[in-house]
Amino acid sequence: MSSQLLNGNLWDTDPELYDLIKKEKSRQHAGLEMIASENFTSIPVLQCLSTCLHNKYSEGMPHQRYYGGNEYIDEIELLAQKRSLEAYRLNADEWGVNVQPYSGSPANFAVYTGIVEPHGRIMGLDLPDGGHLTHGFFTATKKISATSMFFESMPYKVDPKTGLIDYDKLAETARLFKPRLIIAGISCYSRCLDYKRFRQIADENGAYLMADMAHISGLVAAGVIPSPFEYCDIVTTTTHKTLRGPRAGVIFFRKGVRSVKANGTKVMYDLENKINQAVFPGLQGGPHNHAIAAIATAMKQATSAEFVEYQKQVIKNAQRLCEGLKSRGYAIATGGTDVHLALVDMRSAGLTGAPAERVLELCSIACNKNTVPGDKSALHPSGIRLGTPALTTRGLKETDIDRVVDFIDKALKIAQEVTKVSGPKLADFNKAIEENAEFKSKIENLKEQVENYSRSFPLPGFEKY
Ligand code: DSN
Repeated sequence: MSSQLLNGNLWDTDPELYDLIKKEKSRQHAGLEMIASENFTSIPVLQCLSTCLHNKYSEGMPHQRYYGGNEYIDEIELLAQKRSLEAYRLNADEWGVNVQPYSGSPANFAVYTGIVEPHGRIMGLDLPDGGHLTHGFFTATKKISATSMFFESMPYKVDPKTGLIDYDKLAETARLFKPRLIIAGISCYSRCLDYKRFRQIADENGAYLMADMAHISGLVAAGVIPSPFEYCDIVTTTTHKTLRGPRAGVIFFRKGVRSVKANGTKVMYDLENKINQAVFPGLQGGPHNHAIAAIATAMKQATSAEFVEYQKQVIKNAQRLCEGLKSRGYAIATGGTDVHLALVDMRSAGLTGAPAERVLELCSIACNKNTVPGDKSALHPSGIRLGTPALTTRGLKETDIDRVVDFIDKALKIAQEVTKVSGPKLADFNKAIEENAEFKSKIENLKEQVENYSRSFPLPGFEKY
């Protein structure tokens, strides 16, 4: 390979790929990004991700590596650990942390591998009710997630009438199922979790309690919603959602005294080795050191006053979004939000999730179709999930969200017109748009307005990267 290929700039050495990256950058700049799990990370995080740290292998833990040359990598990982504990105000005598998981799914799988024996029992919120695949998802005909293939999973549900987690039912099922681990975590649930109640249920059954705070970890770091740390044994997170860091995962685990027996004997936590060894050598190879450095700088940012203001604004924007949509007749699951996301029941507009998502995408508003409480199938969801972390990073405030609501409403009204012609099937919906010049023109017109509006807000890294 010539030195030109090794040392040239990407735009000279691979213009074909560079052109695709530029197109994606323009798309991000021109669109309204409302996927609740996405965000725009900071320039320092992007800078860490493109450093020479990427080159280094460092299996093992700091000062106990299987390769040489890790003196600075050790310091970086120890800094990432220290800052992760600081970001959540944790005492290093009571909590340890592993910053090596590649992302949230491997982090969750590592916890189960470490502390739940093969085919041991776990309980998580069912995916159609707002849980995550890795909380043990399976269907009547298929084990979908590996967490339901290698562990025995029993879901808990929301009350279909209120959309709220049915803690009484969870308690009743847990008494029968006797799980080894209960997971308090969500990927689409707009209310704060009752960690105290989860703890009581876990204690009643001798189970570990793990929070998967991936969606809300920025809000927790900022102290603007209740923290899971007071009640949980283990907390996992991704670092790229509300936290706004790199794509990576982190596992926090308790250390020290777990309980005291009636005779005064202390029972100690033994999570540290089990979890560290499950991450490596159990499931992963070399840690991604560029991502670990980026975690370190993201966790530093998470302790700033600016970050707290940002997270407050994320919630204000989500609440304004709910109010705006409700005032235009859309039903919001649970009636509103405490966090960064809203779940809109599209049946209130005579639609389902798929055409709603599609028309918004055609108008450069990104979101995802999602099940709503009571939906029978995750493949045909009735709602859409909308989030405010990414828009808030770009500087949108409540009055800007009013404008966003207006765009969403206009797009959904176009979807209503189209479904009158096409019926509910997505293929027919797409065909009806393709074949109807009036629909196409309305969509093009709205897309142009959305894109002009979106481009008026900055995007971190837009000028530099
Ligand atoms: N895919 C993420 C979400 O959208 O919630 C979670 O992994």
